[in-house]
Amino acid sequence: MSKPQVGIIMGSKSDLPIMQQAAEMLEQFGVPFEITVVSAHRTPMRMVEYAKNASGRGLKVIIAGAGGAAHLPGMVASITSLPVIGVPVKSSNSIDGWDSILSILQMPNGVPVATVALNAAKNAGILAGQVIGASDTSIQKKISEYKQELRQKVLDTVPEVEALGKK
Ligand code: RP5
Repeated sequence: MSKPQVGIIMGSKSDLPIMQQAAEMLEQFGVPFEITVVSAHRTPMRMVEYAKNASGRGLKVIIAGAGGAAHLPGMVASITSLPVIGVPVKSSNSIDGWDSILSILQMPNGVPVATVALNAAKNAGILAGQVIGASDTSIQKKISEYKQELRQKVLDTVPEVEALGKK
């Protein structure tokens, strides 16, 4: 097993069904990752330790997801100099996800969190792959192939849709 380059963390195990979509994308691109639970509110010292040690352990990017009053991505970003990708999760305690979106998105100047759409852990995984791929051509190639597949899937639908206009 190679050393993890991306750390996926989430505020609660209840975030896992969403957050594992980031893991699936990283697996597809062959990016080594680790995944765990780190709660800003319930395990604040663990969060500080995780963020403090992340770079030294060889991580290059952190993906952090949380719902409700989602302080995990922002607080981790305040401690580490690694790029942090935030995933707002529509959790059981959420007001339609907006609380989490705004908590993660509206960071003060100087402490950015690259925020993806609500529940968009898949995009977080792709984005983390792209960051790693910027200095790893084999991973960049896999991402290019993935994008080519996306293009092809759309192009495959064109004849069927256009046929509706030719009836
Ligand atoms: C947040 O509160 C977590 O990230 C989760 O999205 C939400 C609910 O947590 P549980 O009550 O399900 O543990 O901190």
